[in-house]
Amino acid sequence: MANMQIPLRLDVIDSHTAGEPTRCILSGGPHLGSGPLVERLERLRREHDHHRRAILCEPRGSDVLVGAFLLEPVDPACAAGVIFFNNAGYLGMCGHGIIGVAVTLAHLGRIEPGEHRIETPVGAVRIQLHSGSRVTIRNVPAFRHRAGVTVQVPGYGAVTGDVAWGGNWFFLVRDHAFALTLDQVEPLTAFTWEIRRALAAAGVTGANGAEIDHIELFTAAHDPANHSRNFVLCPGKAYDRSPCGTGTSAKMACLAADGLLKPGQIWRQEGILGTVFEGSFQFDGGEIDAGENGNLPELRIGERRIVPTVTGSAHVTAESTLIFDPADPFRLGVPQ
Ligand code: PYC
Repeated sequence: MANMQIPLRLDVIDSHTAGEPTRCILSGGPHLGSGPLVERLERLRREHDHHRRAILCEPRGSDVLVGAFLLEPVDPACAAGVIFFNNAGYLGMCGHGIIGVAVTLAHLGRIEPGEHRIETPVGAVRIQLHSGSRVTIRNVPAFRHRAGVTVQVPGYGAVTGDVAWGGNWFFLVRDHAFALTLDQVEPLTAFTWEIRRALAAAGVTGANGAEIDHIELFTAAHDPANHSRNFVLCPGKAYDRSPCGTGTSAKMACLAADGLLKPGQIWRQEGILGTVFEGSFQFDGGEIDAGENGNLPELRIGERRIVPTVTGSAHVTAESTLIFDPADPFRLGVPQ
């Protein structure tokens, strides 16, 4: 049974990665034990979900913010453990978020430029902190689960896309009539939200019935230096301001499955703000194992995992203390 206690104050550091914000909770979060991060995530979800809402929802946060609880890693060789969450729930992995966490750890003096590992509930992510604000992550393995799935989307007709895992589950759509520009955010949100609902109604899922909660649209890049532009709808109905690290990984898994991107070849993914993540991949030679601290979806026969790397930049925007006044009627966030 959840008890609704929350500390009076929590220290946080905010950053943005290619325009998409991350809020790192440094300490003072609920006690989740020291077991695997998947178990700690379940305890957070079951017993302390009010922390997520209080920290991230209005009036202290917003729909677009992704939260990151910094935790002791199970493997002491890792720089930190992290559980990502948003206005709607919890994320297995978050590409822009890991880049934000890396830059935050550097800002705190906890890591120096070089190689590090960060534990997430779906496995350990290797990071390379370059000098300045730039970070390369070696994401958890990605793969395409289903190709060319067509769903009937009420009000829009038939929509065809691929189902892929990049640390979260994505439905990736190339054929549509929308321009991916900021003045189209409302119709883009309405369209992608309807796709998500249609997938759920048609029983189209990721592996083991996992809900597909990220919808990703593609068009040609606006900048000829890039390979593609995307719009990503996140689970809580906010759109990703960045090109989405897990979405870029899922895209590269589809390109690899179609033979359109070779190992080591660079993929420059432009997001809706025009910011870019630079990706590439290697095929997983079987060395990847999330181990006891992670929880990767299982592959079916014929599916091949890639190991994606994604590079982007983040900047710290605030060091602050959240205050939870017991007399505040919205101490635990505005109900959603
Ligand atoms: O960068 O992976 C990502 C991400 C997921 C949701 C928002 N950003």
